[in-house]
Amino acid sequence: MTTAHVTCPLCEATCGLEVTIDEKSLVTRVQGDREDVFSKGYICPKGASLGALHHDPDRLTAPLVKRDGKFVEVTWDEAFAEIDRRLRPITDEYGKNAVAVYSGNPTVHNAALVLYGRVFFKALGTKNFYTATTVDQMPKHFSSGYLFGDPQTIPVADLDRTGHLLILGANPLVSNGSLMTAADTRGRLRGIQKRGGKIVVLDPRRTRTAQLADEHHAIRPGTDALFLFALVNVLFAENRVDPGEHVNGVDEVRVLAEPFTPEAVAPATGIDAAEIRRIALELADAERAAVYGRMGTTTQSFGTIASWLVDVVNTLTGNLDREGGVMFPLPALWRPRRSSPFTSGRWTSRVRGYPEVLGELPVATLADEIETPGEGRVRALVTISGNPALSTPNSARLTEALRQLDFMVSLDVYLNETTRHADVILPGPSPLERPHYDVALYALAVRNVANWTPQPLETDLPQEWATLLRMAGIAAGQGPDVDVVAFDTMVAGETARRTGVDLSLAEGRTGPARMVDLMLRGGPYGLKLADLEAAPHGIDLGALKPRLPEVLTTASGKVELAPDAITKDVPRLRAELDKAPDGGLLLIGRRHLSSNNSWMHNLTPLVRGGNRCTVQVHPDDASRLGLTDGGLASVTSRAGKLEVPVEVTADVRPGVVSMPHGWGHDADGTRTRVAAAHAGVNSNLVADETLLDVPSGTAVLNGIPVEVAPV
Ligand SMILES: Nc1nc2c(c(=O)[nH]1)N[C@H]1C(S)=C(S)[C@@H](COP(=O)(O)OP(=O)(O)OC[C@H]3O[C@@H](n4cnc5c(=O)[nH]c(N)nc54)[C@H](O)[C@@H]3O)O[C@H]1N2
Ligand SMILES: Nc1nc2c(c(=O)[nH]1)N[C@H]1C(S)=C(S)[C@@H](COP(=O)(O)OP(=O)(O)OC[C@H]3O[C@@H](n4cnc5c(=O)[nH]c(N)nc54)[C@H](O)[C@@H]3O)O[C@H]1N2
Ligand code: SF4
Ligand SMILES: [Mo]
Repeated sequence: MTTAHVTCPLCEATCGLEVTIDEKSLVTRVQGDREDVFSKGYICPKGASLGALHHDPDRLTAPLVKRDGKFVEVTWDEAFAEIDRRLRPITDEYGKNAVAVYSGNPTVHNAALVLYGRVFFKALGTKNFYTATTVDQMPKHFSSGYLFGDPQTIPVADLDRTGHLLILGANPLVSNGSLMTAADTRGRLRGIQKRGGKIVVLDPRRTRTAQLADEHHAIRPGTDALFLFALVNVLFAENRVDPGEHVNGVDEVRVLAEPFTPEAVAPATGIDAAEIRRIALELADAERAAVYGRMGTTTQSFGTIASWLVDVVNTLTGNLDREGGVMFPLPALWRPRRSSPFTSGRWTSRVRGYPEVLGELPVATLADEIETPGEGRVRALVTISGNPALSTPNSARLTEALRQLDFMVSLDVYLNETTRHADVILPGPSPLERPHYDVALYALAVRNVANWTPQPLETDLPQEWATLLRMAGIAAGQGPDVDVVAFDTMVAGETARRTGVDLSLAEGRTGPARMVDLMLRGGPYGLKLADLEAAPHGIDLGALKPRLPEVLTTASGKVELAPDAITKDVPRLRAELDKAPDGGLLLIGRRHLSSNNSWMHNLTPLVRGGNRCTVQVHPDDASRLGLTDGGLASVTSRAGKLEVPVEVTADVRPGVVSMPHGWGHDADGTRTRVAAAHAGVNSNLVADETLLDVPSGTAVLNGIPVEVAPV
């Protein structure tokens, strides 16, 4: 028996887990690591299923190539030769933009994909670059980019010291926190209450987080920006504004907020004006308060304005960069400092003219780019740990578009709804067959921590960084057999140069281990990988510390509270005040502790219990529409139609229905047997690919107009 200490790479909480492995390399137990400096023993059902994932017989262990419509196992050399043979003619004839990339959520949780993905993308040089960010948090990058100068400079609620937390559109008790890395959010939220503090939740659904909170307000979907503007309006009206010395644009914000009085926004938001006023004043009165918004505020029509206003309220109440307010983490890895402030819209998408953000185009328009003839048409696609056939809006249309591609490659661990369309699938190792460092998420952690996971188990599969380097070689026109070792040393040399660290200090290491060693050495704590190797439970680098103004990279060196790129969208919001709610139903999402987006439904421990893929309907709506609990309903939108069992519950507010995403595992040609037996229905069949948050190009996944009827 051996015990491995690993950082769980499944969600943003980065829990430390203790994995017991027997002499036959069987994972016999996974439990929370009580000595982990950050998570202190916390574990959820997904983390506990790491063994099941590792041993899943459906997990791919050899590359697959499609021959005459059927996948056959091939050697790695054959797979790369096939990619070279078929990708090259496409770029030769149609140019670099003819190859699109879609990179999905697990990329962020995988050091190899984070650190080496960029090498491949650079070699490809395509403007058709798509990620799950435009079905997720792009509005927050967008607003942070303009407020603070860098889209990765995102303030995080100082959960362990705050006395008042206002949560909008997040359910951390189930999601375990997002853009807020905080293992055991339940314990940390309870901590606020134990300190005598208060938690207020705005959510159209009475979620577990709402149940724990001291106050829950069932806001109408898509109206958070109105609500937040009313808070701003009250703060100015009551002279409760105290933004500190590092802020520009306060007066512009005051003027912009004028029309959004509590009385003006009450009908649309469904929250009483008096309540809005009280919530604003309690925030202002609290000694240490934080406003936190997540999916419900980003994947909606006014995602950018709502994301911006979250930080406007934090700033105006003096809580930006204050202990117990929202703060900027200082992660252990070296991070490049932007030399010029963030801007978006450097190019636009070919078909619909959507502006680029962070070098990305909205994934909601990927089908347009594949379907629409003409110069610049997308003819090939590379997916990297993504399942857009389930996770992006109007997925039936995207699925049709995938069939039209000349060539498709997927780096993935399953043959699923998306990868079945690929011509070549390149599998990666399981989380227990690779080393790990959470390159991305420690930059969003509520404490500064660092933790290295040595690779627990050997594997015959190539590490994904090596796969990406071979893909980069092909993309760069160097053929399928690039010298991976030499290429890796070149990449590490470039990192050494940028971090100002001598490459030879990381001698004897390769891949992410060498990169992480270099970036630790170049980082603010002067750590090295050996320090982390000697600390299997991680190193606690302390509570967050104030970082203004040093963290800012705006041209002025100040927080730009009223940037044009954001405020020019305010008239669109202003127009909402004149519209009366039309009485139609709005569809919102829902997460479950045992799901992880679309891809962990093949693990028996995570699909036990009843069918979770239901449409939740309020009793009043159910009786009005003739829907019965357990009966079947059709859900129809502009984009499509689906049928799903009904769950009647007062947990959703009247006028709102809720369905989880990531289901619909009944497609032909997949190899996920457990998931197929618990198929559920894909909610993104009705998500409308034409509804976007305008500035950021993020899809509206919450607040989709639908009709629901009995079947
Ligand atoms: N309606 C609706 N739609 C949503 C959402 C919603 O709330 N409502 N949420 C959105 C959000 S927040 C997100 S992040 C997206 C997620 O969207 P995606 O990232 O497109 O989807 P996932 O379900 O995360 O799929 C992950 C894929 O990665 C593969 N994978 C897992 N581990 C590895 C690995 O180690 N290596 C490789 N190469 N592949 C791996 C899995 O097999 C799977 O194919 O969905 C979005 N879609
Ligand atoms: N168990 C589990 N954990 C996960 C995931 C998972 O699939 N399952 N996915 C991971 C990923 S990729 C992400 S991005 C995070 C997401 O983390 P969260 O954002 O915390 O998760 P959600 O459950 O999407 O929470 C969004 C909440 O917004 C509410 N909502 C919907 N519309 C509105 C609105 O207009 N206004 C307001 N105020 N609220 C609204 C919904 O009812 C929901 O409760 O979770 C991560 N963790
Ligand atoms: S909360 Fe997230 S990081 Fe922690 S065990 Fe669960 S999936 Fe893993
Ligand atoms: Mo996400």
